[in-house]
Formats: sequence, structure tokens, C-alpha cells
Amino acid sequence: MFRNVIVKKPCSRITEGITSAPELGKPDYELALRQHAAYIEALKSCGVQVTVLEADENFPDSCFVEDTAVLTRKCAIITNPGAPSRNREVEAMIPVIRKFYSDDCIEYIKAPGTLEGGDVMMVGDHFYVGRSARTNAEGIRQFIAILEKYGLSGSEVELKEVLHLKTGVNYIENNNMLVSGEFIDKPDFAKYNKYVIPEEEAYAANCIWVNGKVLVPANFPKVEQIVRNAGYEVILVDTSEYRKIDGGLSCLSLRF
Ligand code: CIR
Repeated sequence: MFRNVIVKKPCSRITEGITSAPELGKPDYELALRQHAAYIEALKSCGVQVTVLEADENFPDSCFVEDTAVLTRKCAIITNPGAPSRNREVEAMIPVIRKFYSDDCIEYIKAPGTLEGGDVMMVGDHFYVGRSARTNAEGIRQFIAILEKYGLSGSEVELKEVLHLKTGVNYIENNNMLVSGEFIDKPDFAKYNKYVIPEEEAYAANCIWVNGKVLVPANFPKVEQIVRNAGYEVILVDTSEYRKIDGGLSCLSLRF
């Protein structure tokens, strides 16, 4: 169960966010704000307490708070984002996280290690970590060492095609996993009930489980049906403006 969620409103410079898909156009800031408000309502309907942080105009991608920390039931791990324009987003997050975790269980990924939360997928007390353009071997080494100190565990997953691990694979509890692209046949995930996301709806592999319900991006009918057929109550949330800068449902919050 999650009790808390932290989100941060998008800033007007969201139009300058990092993107691998410029052909989708630039995000519409006003629409992004409305979608963000609807995302918060969807989360609230799952019974969590939502902490809403004000927008930070210094960082175009700062609404994607997931990348700045990994919040576990035992400790908080502040990341060291590998994207230079995003690296200092963590500074504003630390005081917020200190409201929820005591100082003796807040840990830090330190240079030369880099790690972004989008590369971390929690399955109970085990954490899969994608080695990506943003998360390096040293960051993963530090991360797993921290987890082990708290009786948790972690393992590295190689990824080649997507930005972050959770761009392509997401755990929705009950041994169920949504897999797309390069993750469909990964031996790391052989033991799960895998639901294969069709290529044309790959973006929607990034769903989030929140207290028994699953948030699914709007306008991906095949994924919606897959998640419903798996037995979940679905809440659709439109993330069209975030998609334009490679962001999805998970990126927009820290759930703990
Ligand atoms: C970035 O490239 O960092 C942002 N434009 C998108 C971050 C998405 N975050 C995530 O997948 N956790």
C-alpha cells in the first residue's frame, strides 16, 4: 500500500524539456497544467495523501519528480540524475523528503555514480535497476550497496532501446508485469505473469499501480483492455503533453 505521493507542478519552461521525439511537437503548458490536476485527482481517488510542490522555473523537466529519488519502506535514496540539465533538481527535493524520512535513513548516490528513479522498478523488497544513458554502473553499485544495508536487494537490468527502465516495463503487483519491446523476453522477468504491450501502444507500458487500481494513459485502448482483463480497476489519465518530452505516468510522482 502507498500512503503518500509527491508531485510537482509543471513549469512554463516545460516546452524546453528534453525530448527524443521532437516530431510530436512542444507541450502546451496550459493543457499540461490541466492534465497534471487530473493526475492528482486520480491519485487521490486511490486513497493516498498527495503533496503538491509548486513549479520550479529553473528546471524544464522538474515535474518528473520520480527521477530525483527512490523512496522505499526502509529508506530514501536521493539520486544523482545523469542528465546535466536535471542534476540539480534534487536540491529542492531533499527538504521535502526530510519531512517523511529521518536523516539517518536518507542516503545519496554520489558522483561519479549517476542514477535516475525512472530506471528503478520496485517489486516488493527487490529493486530492478536499468543501466541506461542516465544511470551508470557506479550509480547502480552504490544503489545496491545502500539497499543491502537496509535488508533490501537490487539487480541490474541492461537496456538498449528506451530512455528509462520503466519506459518499457512496469510491475503492477500480484506478480503481474507489463512488458514491451526489449523487455518481453528478458530472462530477468521470466518468473512474472507478463502482459505483452503491443508495439503501437508501447508508450502506455508506463502504467502505475496505486493501492489496487491502475492508472493507464488515456487513448491506448489495447493497453486499457489488457489491464482490465488482468482484473484491475482502471483510471485513465491523459498525459499527451508529457509524452512530447518522453514523460509518462510514473515519472510524474513519487509513491511511497
Ligand atoms: C527527461 O528526458 O529526463 C525528461 N524529459 C523525461 C523524464 C521521464 N522520466 C521518467 O521516465 N522517469
